[in-house]
Amino acid sequence: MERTFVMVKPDGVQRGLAGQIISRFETRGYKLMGLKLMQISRELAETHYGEHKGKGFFEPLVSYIISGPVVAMVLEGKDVIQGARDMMGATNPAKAAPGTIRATYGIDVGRNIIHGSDSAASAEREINLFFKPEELVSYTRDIDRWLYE
Ligand code: DAT
Ligand code: MG
Repeated sequence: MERTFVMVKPDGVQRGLAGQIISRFETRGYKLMGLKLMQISRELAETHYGEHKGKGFFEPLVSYIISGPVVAMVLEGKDVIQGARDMMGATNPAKAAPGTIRATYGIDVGRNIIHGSDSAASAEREINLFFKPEELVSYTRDIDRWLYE
């Protein structure tokens, strides 16, 4: 089973969308392993988005991501890294496919509601950046036999 890091960004929290967004992942069948509301520090934001340092949108991106609390989560499931990315849609909500989270809830790229890890390496890095090992809970779910064949 794969794990990924997903985060409802400050716009999603301020707009009261966190529950609906978590619900989409739960409804699909992905399992919550970790979940918390947190205020990201500038240092953590700059580390998290380190790959974008030097780009024109880096400063606005960091300011946006620390502008209010986020809801951070770790999801587990079969192929969850790509599956969660597909549910989020394209980076720019204006270009995201109808029905995706970004297209359903957003308009501008700088207010795109949600983050999700883009690879196995990113997922491991981001889970470790945002969660301590003891904040992740392993448990079995009886419904899993109705979800997976
Ligand atoms: P994603 O969040 O889809 O993985 P990314 O990692 O390329 O996209 O970029 C991280 C965030 O930076 C993205 O969610 C929104 C912002 N961003 C990316 N490209 C941008 C651009 N061309 N203009 C403004 N903001 C951008
Ligand atoms: Mg990315």
